[in-house]
Amino acid sequence: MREIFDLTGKVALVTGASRGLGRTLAEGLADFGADVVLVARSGEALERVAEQIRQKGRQAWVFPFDLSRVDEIPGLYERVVEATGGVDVLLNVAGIQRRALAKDISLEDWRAVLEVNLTAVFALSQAFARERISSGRPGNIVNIGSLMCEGHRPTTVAYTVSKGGIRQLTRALAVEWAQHGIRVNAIAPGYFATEMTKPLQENPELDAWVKRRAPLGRWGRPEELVGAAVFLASEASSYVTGHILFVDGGWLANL
Ligand code: GCO
Repeated sequence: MREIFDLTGKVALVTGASRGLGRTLAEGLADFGADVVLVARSGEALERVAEQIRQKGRQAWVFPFDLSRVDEIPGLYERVVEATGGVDVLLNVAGIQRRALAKDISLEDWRAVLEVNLTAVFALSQAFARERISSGRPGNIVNIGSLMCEGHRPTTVAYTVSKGGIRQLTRALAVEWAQHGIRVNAIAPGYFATEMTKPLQENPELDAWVKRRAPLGRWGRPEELVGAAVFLASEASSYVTGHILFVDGGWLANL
């Protein structure tokens, strides 16, 4: 039964793979046998992650790319398929945060967040699905949502809307692509200790708020998302699609 979690022989593409959750999930999938395509802006940082993965005995490919260049995503994906022979699992992890009250945020910041957090996810998922459908092979997409799939913290309106979009995009693509053998799910992290949340971790009031609202009483650790990612990326979740899997320390269960 253990083999249902085995990713040996699978190629996974992970965006945002140079640091934070993306790096942790890329290395985590490699621990379960996957070969990994690493996408992020910094080629230098990606090479360091690739080296870690190769030391595990897995293959790693580095594709420096700025996901805000959405129109160039089909070309990126063609190069990835040429290099790898095809991708079995797509992990859409890359995301940016621009904090400001809704009355203050600039349209430039609003567009930047939605471009990377939502439109790029759609464009990459579409490129992935087109290749899977044309090659007649199954596929698995795992998006990264957030508690903001369900609610809002003031000063995060663009991020909240982008993650609400990820929730519905996950469901929409799951419904349309099931017939092609493509499952689409999302992991929705609660508050995790990453660079993105560093300003909150260092704010005593917000740090106390997180520890009070999460029944487990602490911030999540990035490695605590690996199990959920391997579950959704592997045959262990073969009858799961369109699902938003919250990994939030009990946050949403707490009134
Ligand atoms: C914030 C944070 C959140 C977290 C996470 C919570 O400013 O409140 O950035 O948005 O990143 O998404 O699930």
